[in-house]
Amino acid sequence: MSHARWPAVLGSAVLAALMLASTAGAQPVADSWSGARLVTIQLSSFRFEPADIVLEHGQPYRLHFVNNASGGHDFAGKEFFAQARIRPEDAARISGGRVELSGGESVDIHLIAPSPGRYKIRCTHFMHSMLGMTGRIVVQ
Ligand SMILES: [Cu+2]
Repeated sequence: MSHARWPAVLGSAVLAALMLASTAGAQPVADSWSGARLVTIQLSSFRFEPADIVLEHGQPYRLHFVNNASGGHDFAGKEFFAQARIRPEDAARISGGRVELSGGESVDIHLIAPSPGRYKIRCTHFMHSMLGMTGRIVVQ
């Protein structure tokens, strides 16, 4: 029997095991972020796009925040961030339930969506929410 065959056999076995594992449980393991769904959220003066963000409970997401403005904005969702499971490496970018972005900056936050519900979001910079920087996250 040729030795060259073994790696291919082993490779198939590993692939089969991975496929089984991926369908076995609905809850992803804490560091399986490669399958996180990308959601891009753009900040500008003075709105969030989209302003209504729909997520699925228990799903891992990569929230990609982009500040298109020249001035600073933030994405404040205190209750949302408190209840979501944040990837530890990204936790430092959230302070007081807010992600602060200077002009032109982009930030990625990986998290697992919390319990179903509606979570308010807004920009806490002076007058910005009054000017339209509000929105909501709906977790289904
Ligand atoms: Cu703002």
